[in-house]
Amino acid sequence: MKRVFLLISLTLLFSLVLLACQPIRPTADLAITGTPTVTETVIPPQTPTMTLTSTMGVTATTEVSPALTAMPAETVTDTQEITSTQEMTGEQGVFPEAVFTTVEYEFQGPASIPGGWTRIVLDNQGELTHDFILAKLDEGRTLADVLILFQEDPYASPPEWVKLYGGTRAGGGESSSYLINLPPGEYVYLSGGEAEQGPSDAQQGMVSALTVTEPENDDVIASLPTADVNVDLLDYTFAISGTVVSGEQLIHVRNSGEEAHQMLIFRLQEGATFEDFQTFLETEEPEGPPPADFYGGMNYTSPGVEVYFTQEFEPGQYILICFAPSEEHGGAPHFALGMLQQVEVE
Ligand SMILES: [Cu+2]
Repeated sequence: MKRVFLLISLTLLFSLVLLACQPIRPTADLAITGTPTVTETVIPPQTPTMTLTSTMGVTATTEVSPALTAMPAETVTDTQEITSTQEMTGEQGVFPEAVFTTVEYEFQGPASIPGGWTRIVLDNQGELTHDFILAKLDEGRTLADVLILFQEDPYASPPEWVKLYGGTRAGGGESSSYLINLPPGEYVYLSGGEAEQGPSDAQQGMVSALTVTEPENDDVIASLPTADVNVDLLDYTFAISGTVVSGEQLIHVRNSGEEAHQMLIFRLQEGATFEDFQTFLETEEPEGPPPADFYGGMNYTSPGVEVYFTQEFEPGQYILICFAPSEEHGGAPHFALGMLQQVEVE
């Protein structure tokens, strides 16, 4: 079961095999359970899609979504019927929304969005759990470079010409979101999936290009939300200010370190202890299921990147963890270097 954690790590590590001609993987959902439940989702009207076929034969479908434009408050009330536990709430101000819809195995989303603070929504209309991992490419790089990279090395770490802009994850039929400030440029987004269960999502086509243009509205920064909890991701610790309480919490995460970090949240199962979780992580081939369930959190961010997301908490014991490997430390995972922390919610 340790591989469960490894695969999360791999997912977030950008570790995709983009060899296009892989067989369809067997139907299998994430071995991780316990993602927050979500109720009804309002889907933006469908618009015509266009299909981009990369040099590698990986097909990316793009769609221009009307939800992209900043909307007056009255209109936004409707779209915010999305009641994901990870969605932005009204009190955080109104931000342009970019909606990325998934089914097995493709993304549908805008080809281009304006930059600036944007609420990214992952609307999973499929049956399996999918990720949304966002990476900005240095100037001159394109999706084709990413595809070539992973053809050469399916498990390559993010190259230096990639900057990671967070990400989210949603189970089948669920949606989740986060708020992030996107500078103009060329991006790719993808879903990793669980390598142990066959080809990754990305291998099967879940990788797409996104162009971010100049921001259209500079005013939104004035209405940035006040977070309930602020977390600085440092090398190698979570510096938390504020107290996580039960109910919906707005969490602000900023990578103030020098390496890429993530802050994934697991919830300890009833009766399990933090030590049980540590033992599980340290055991080569642990027997039985992990003593904690994946709960949410934030995907990889590069240094300087900050995000907001909401997370619904019930009283219980939670764990913050970062699976990023540290090249400075022989590839040791950050959790082994200190990025493993228990958080009690009363
Ligand atoms: Cu880390």
